[in-house]
Formats: sequence, C-alpha cells, structure tokens
Amino acid sequence: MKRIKKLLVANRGEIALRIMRSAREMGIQTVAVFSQADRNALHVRFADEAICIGPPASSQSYLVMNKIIEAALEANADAIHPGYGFLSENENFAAEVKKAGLIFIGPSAESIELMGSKLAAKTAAAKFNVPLVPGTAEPISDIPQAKKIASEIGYPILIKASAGGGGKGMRVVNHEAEFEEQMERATSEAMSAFGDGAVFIEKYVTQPRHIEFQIFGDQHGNVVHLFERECSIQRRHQKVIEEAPSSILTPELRAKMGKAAVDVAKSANYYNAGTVEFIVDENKNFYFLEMNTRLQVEHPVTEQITGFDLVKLQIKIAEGEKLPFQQEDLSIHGHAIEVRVYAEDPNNNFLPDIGTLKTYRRPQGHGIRVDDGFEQGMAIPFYYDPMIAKMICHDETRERAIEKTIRAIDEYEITGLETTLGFCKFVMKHEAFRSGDFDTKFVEKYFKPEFLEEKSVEDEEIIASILATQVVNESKTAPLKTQHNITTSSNWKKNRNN
Ligand code: MV4
Repeated sequence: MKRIKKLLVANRGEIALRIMRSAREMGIQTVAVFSQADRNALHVRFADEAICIGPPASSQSYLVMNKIIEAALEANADAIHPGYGFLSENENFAAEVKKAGLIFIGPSAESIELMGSKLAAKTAAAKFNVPLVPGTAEPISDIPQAKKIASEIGYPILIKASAGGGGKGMRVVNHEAEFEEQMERATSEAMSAFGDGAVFIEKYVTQPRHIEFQIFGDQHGNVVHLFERECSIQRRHQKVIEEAPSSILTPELRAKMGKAAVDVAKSANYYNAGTVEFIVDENKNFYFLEMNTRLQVEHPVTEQITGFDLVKLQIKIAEGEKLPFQQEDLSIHGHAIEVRVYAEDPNNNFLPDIGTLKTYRRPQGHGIRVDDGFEQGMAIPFYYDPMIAKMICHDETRERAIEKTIRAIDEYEITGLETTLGFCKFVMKHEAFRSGDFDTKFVEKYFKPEFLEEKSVEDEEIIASILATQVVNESKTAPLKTQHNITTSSNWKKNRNN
C-alpha cells in the first residue's frame, strides 16, 4: 500500500475541480496542469501548484503525455488522475505513467486496451455468459459470408467499428442491397478515424434504452456494482440528462444486470471505477455493448443515491486498499437527476454558442448540487467541450426530483449565451419523460425548437415596459419586488417555455 501525498490532475474544467476537492479533503496536495487558454481558470486557482503545459489546442497541451508526466515528476507528485476525455482511456498513457514510477488513478493499461476493442470486450464478456446483441464475434473479412450472417440475424443490422465506441463509426443497414456500400464506408471511416478498419455486425435494436452500471473493483479481486444510471435522453450520441435509478428496472432485473456488469468487469480483471453499458429493448431484454474505463461525466447521480464519493474511492483503490463494502451493504437512497448545461443553442441544432457568462447565478437549496468550472464574467473557451455545468437534483422520489429540477432550472440565471437549460425544462415537463415511457429516440420523436421559441421582439417590449415602470417607481422609491423583475428578465424568457 502506498499513500498518495501529491496528486496531479491531467484535466481541466469542472472535473479537475471535482477531483481536487476530494483530494484536498483527504489531505492530498494538488497539482493542476493548464494550457495557455486556461491561465485564469478555476482549476488553476484551486490547486496548490499549477504548471503550464502548452498552447490552447488540446493536441498541444492536455493530450501530450510526456508534458504531463514531466510536470508530475517536476512537481514531485506521486499519482495522476486523468478525469474523463483527453487521455483518460489511452492505454499507452496509463502504461507510461506507471513506467515513470507514478500511480495511475484508474484501471490497468491491459484492461483499458481490452475494453478499447469492442470485439475483444464482447469475446471476454461471452466467457461469463453475459448477454450480447446477436451478431458476429470476429471482424468481417468475407463479404458473402457476412451477408449470409446478416440475413440470418435479420435486417436492419448495424455495422460497428471495433475501435469505435460512443456511437462513432456506426452504420445502419436496412436491406441487403445496401450492405456492401455501407460496409465499405464503415471500414474506410474506421480506418481513417482509428487506424483500424476492423468492423463487425450486430442486430439493430431500433428503440433501445441506454442503461449503464457503475462498477468498482479493487486490486484484490473484489468487484461490486453501484447500481445503474439511465442515460437515454441524448442527441447525436451526446447525453443531456441522466438519472439514477432507472424507472424501468425491477429489483430482479437490477440484480441480473448488476451481476452481468460485475461479470464483465471480472472478465477484464478490472479494478478502479468503470461503467458497463447496456441497451434494453422494449421487452426488457438487455445486452452488453461496451465498457467505459474511466470516471464518467454523470457519476454524481450515483454519488447522490449511494452516498459515496467516487473520487475518494478511486484514490483509495489506487493506493491498494480493499473495497470498504460488499454488494449486500449497498442500497439506493432516493432519486437523482443530472442535467448538463451546455453553451449550445437548442434553437440552432444544438450548435456551440460561445461567449461570456454575462450573468451567472447558480440555483441553491436542499438537494441541489452544481458541479461547474466557471464564474460570472468568464468566457467559455472554444477550444474545449462547451459544457458549462452539471446540475444534480436529489430527492426522495423521481417525481420530487423532477419538480426540484424544474424549480432549479427556473432559478438558474445565465445570460450572455444560449444554453440547454430551456431544453432540459422541456424534457422535465414532457409526459413521456414523466411517465418513464421513453427511449434513445426521445429528442428525435418529441423535440422541436419551436417549443422553445422566444419572440425576442416581444420580450424586448416587455423589458422596455418594465424599465419604464422602474423609472416611474424609482422617483417614488421603488418597491423591491418591481426591481426584482428587472434583474430576472432572463427568467421571463424561460418561463415562456412552460
Ligand atoms: C446499438 C444500438 C442499437 N443496436 N447497437 C450508440 C453508442 C454506442 N455505445 C452504441 N450505440 C448503439 N448501439 C445495437 N446493436 C443503438 C445505439 C445507440 C445508442 C446507444 C446508447 C445511447 C444512445 C444511443 C443513440 C443511438 C444509438
């Protein structure tokens, strides 16, 4: 067992802060790395030390392994936490960190590599009888044979890149006539995107729910799951709303899927935090898709319903400690919903809307957690992911968590750029979401930007008339209530999305 005294966080934004906060509570010194665009970022200010690792582009800073490892050695750190994105699922990075005599806070390089290959992951999982989507177990080499398999499975089928994941390099084939064309496209896309052209076939589950299990393993062979997260509300393979637990799992199905998730982890000799991704069809059949070998963006909903700090657990496991609990000790407490606040315009196909946070006020109150990396007046840099914040609401039941989320969205004040908050409120109010009867096609099926449409001219007229009232009121000492309406003019727009 080796105690970590100083930790370098190889990331930026909210997750860098999230990790450093837990480290500090454990008495661990923190080292930030930053690009030239992040000189004034909050993670830099929060850390005990900070080291500049290069120009703004992540390819010249947050993705450069040797700069980060050199920074860790220079600062005398004994461990590196990669966060999510950037180098977090790069097996070479995990291996290089270890070679440099440092602790990598995550799984082994071997586990990362195994799960990086979707085909190898499926082969490993199959040895533990984990349910897989019907399909091929090997890369396709022979087209006539692949066509034969496809017609046996039945169209529509999906062609997936073995080196892909997260929806990258997937092609739907509806009829045999399209097979060769789509196959060639998938192969050449996979080749140019991943340097590996291996593709395989799966039956296409047309309207699945995406349910993932949080698992944790220690370096002594113990593995448990910390229940599931429902992540079906997404657009373009980007999640926007996540919740725990899922409203469709019975205790029996949860136990079955949980065991399958633990078996997937065991098949990879996995330790530290990981996520096992399943799709569930309309008959509640579940299938293992892939495993993510990092701490995920949406981990806070699991923290809220289990009460554990997942980053502290990660650090203790990396130090060599045993898991502090067994499966039977764990239970679900209440319901948690996370909404991701992106600097994106839902009126404009969710395209990034970069700019400055002219006003930025977080919601407050019982059961509300905001993980963010910005303050009022800061600009959202366009070099990186446009996520401003994650807001997590926790309450006793799903219904109450939904009501709390709506209240908190109304209280959240962001001006200076467009965000996904109004979209998230639309989802919270939608009957399909509220009843729990939805799948990964929710956005396509139900969302139209018109539902958010704000007649800005009309808004301006309203504001102008309030301003006029204020001038009159001020001359006779305005009551506070009138002034309040003016400062929350951004909420006037939001409230029209009801
Ligand atoms: C699928 C699928 C349907 N059938 N595989 C997308 C992300 C990647 N992890 C796998 N994905 C899917 N694989 C079969 N055989 C549908 C998806 C999928 C999806 C999965 C999870 C969450 C959102 C999704 C959105 C579209 C498609």
